[in-house]
Amino acid sequence: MSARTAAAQLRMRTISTAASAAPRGQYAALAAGCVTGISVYAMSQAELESSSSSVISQIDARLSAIEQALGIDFSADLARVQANKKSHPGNRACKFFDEDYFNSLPVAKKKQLIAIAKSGIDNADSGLGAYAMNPTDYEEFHAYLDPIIRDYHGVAPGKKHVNNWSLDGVKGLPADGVLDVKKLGLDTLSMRVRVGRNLADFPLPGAMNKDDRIALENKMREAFAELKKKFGGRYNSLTPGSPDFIDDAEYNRLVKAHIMFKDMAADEYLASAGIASDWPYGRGCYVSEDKGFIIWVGEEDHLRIMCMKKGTVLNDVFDRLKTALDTVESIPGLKFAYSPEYGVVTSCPTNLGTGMRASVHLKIPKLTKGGSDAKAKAVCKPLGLSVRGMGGEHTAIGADGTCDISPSARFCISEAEVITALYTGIRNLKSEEDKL
Ligand code: ADP
Ligand code: CIR
Repeated sequence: MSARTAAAQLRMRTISTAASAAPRGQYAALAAGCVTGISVYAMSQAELESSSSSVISQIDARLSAIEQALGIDFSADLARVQANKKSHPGNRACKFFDEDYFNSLPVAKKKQLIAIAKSGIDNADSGLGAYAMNPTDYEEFHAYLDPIIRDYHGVAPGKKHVNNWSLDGVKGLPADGVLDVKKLGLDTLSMRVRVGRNLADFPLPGAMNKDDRIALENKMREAFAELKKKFGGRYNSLTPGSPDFIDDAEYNRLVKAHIMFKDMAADEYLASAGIASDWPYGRGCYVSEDKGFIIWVGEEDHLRIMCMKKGTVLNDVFDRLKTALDTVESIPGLKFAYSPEYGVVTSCPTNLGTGMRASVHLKIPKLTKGGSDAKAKAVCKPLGLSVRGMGGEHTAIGADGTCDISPSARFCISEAEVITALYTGIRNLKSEEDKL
C-alpha cells in the first residue's frame, strides 16, 4: 500500500469516527465515503477534506429536508425542551424529558412523545405541560409520564389509585354525614361537581381529527336519547348542520349560565395540544330538564359530566352525580377508559384518578381586596384549595370578591374524600377570611 493510499484511508476513517458522535452526521459521513470513494486515491489531503465536507453538508441538508417533509425533524422541539429546562424548571413536561429515552424510541413513537409534550414545549410557563393523546399513552409512555404524574400529585411511585364514592369513615365528615355549609355559617352557594370521562375506543381530544370529533358526538347523541327518557332535557350541538344545532345567541346564553364551555382556542395550553382544534365540530352539551345534570361533549376530555345546584348541602350535587354517572356508564356501547394504576383516564395528567373537581362560588372580599386573587391563592394553596375565576379556569374573579374554590387533589384520593375536602376547605378558608 502506498503512503498516499494509507493517508487517504486514514482520513476516511477519521471522518467516520468523528461523524459517529452525531447520528445524522454518521449517515452523512458514511454516504460521503461511498460517494467520494472512487476519487479518494487521486486527491490531495486538502482536496479530500474539502470535497468530503461539501458532500457531507449536501447530504445533511437533504436529510434535513426529507425529515422535515416527513414531519420527523425533532431538532427544533428538542432545542426548546433544553431551553425550557433552564428557563422554567417548573415545566414538568420539559423537566422530565430525557433525550436518551427519546432517542431509544422508533420514529413513530418519537412523534407521539413530542405530541404529548407539545403544550409544555410551546408554553414554557406550563406547570405540567403534557397531555395524553390516546387512552393507552399512560401505559405506552409510562417511563416518561409516570415521574411527571407522581411529581405533580406528590404521590409515591407505585401507589395505585382507588375510586370510592362512599362517605363512610371519611376523615373530616360531620357525624351526621351531611356536608351542609349552613353549619359553617354560610348561606346558599352555587355548588358544582364534575368528572372527566373518555371513551376507550377514540383518540383523546388532542389527537382527534374533525371526523373523529363528529363520530364521537354522534355516538353520544344515541346515549343522550337514553338519558332523555330518564332525565328529560335536550342535547345542544355546535356542529354546523346537526339536528340539535344551537345558534350563537343560545350558545352564549349557555356559557353565561355556566352550563356550556368556552371556545378553547383562547387557551394556549389546550390550543397547542390540539385539544381546541376543529372548533366547533363535535362540540355540545346535554342538559337535563331541570338543568341540574349536564354533560359536555368535546372539551378537554371527551365528556365532562356534572351536577350543579344553588343550595347549602354539598351531598345533593355529589349524590346526584353518582346516580347520573351510573346511568351513563351503564349505557350499552359506551366503554370508558380506566387505568389499573391511575384510575379514570383523562387528557390532562392533572385530572387523573377521580377526574373530579368539586367547587363552590364563595365570596371572600377581604382576601381579594383590590380585585386581585393573589392573596386568596397564597392562603388557599396550603389548604389544598385552588382558586379560579367566575368563568372557570384562567378567568377573572368576581368584582364582589366571589371566587371558584375547589380542592386541588384528584389522584390517590377517593371521590368521597374530594367532596369532604371541599367542605373542610370552605371552613378553613372562611376562618382565614374572618381573621381579616
Ligand atoms: P372545569 O370545572 O370543568 O375544570 P372550568 O374551570 O373552566 O372547567 O369551569 C367551567 C364552567 O363551570 C365555568 O363556566 C365555571 O364558571 C363553571 N363553574 C365552576 N364551578 C361552578 C360553581 N360552583 N357554580 C357555578 N358554576 C361553576
Ligand atoms: C399547565 O401545564 O400549566 C397547563 N397545561 C394546565 C394544566 C392544568 N390546569 C391547572 O393546573 N390549572
